[in-house]
Amino acid sequence: MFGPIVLCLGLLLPPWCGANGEQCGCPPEFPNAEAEYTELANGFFVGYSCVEGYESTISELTLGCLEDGSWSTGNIVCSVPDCGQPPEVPNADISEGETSIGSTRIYTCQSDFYMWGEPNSITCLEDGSWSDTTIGCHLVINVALKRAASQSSTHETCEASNAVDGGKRDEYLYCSHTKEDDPAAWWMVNFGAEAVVIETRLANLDIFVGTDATHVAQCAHFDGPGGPSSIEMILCTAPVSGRFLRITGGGADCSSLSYKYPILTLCEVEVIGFFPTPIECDAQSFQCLTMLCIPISEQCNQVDECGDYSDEEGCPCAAGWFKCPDTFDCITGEWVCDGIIDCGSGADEEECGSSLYRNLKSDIL
Ligand SMILES: [Ca+2]
Ligand SMILES: [Ca+2]
Ligand SMILES: [Ca+2]
Repeated sequence: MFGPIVLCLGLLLPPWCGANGEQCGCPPEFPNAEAEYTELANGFFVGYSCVEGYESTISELTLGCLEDGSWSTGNIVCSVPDCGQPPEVPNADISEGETSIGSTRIYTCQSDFYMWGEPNSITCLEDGSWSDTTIGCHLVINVALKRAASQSSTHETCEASNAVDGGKRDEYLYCSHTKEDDPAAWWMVNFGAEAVVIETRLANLDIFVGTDATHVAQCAHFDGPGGPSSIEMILCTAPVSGRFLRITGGGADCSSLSYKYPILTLCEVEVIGFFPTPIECDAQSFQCLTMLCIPISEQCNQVDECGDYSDEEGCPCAAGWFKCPDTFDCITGEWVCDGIIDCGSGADEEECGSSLYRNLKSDIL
């Protein structure tokens, strides 16, 4: 009788894989892997590796023919190389697509975030890894808010910090103001760390020229919020990275006026940009949305130390008090619908006839 004839398809048959059924018979086959047989003094071995164009997480698999006539066990999975899911970038979305070699995926930043670094896309390389990118998506904020400001000279109490206090009142006492005898007026803010500036918004900027503080004439004016036109926005030609921003009075054309030196008056300067390197606050500090660090004790104290109210957002008012939705101030419930505006926006006097507010009032009183 003949023994069973075993055909090992696709493999070059070694003498011990076949007709006589000796030893272990044919070794297992794995898709897209090629086998190489070796006969050593201590037995038969077969090594597997992936055919060209395929890859495995293990470089090679070796099985041996055991004394009981079976092959030792093992597995090799050969597949087309793939980069896997592309790396996530915080606050970025990534385009849909393949993960195979040559695939390209594109990052876009979510709204309110600005892309910094390059390139904005990654490609799956031959070695199964994604190409590098340095991009990050950064929250766009007013990097000047409540930062240290200085100016070439100060008229009365019109300090440089008035221009970065978050208030946009245009009476000059609430603005920064240089002296009338200052031959080269400038104002400067220190962001405290390297920032990227995209745009500068000047609210109620006046450039005056005069012989003294009371005898001045306006030579340039930019309206801010509440003025007849929208806030003046000065876009950088391209985003600029730096730690200081300086505004000088010398650039205005005051030639039609007979006064000697320009006076620089800035009611509010908003510097729109971001900090490319995150600013870490210490454990005793609270971090404002503008990245400013303030003492934890100043969080929820009903004073806007951050300048954007981010230290007062989400803080509860005491029972019987009403939270103004714009300034996050707490006002006593008795002031709701009493005919006097107590919240900046007048929210405590809005819709007083509606059941919503009647209920609100009865809820908090
Ligand atoms: Ca101000
Ligand atoms: Ca506070
Ligand atoms: Ca009221």
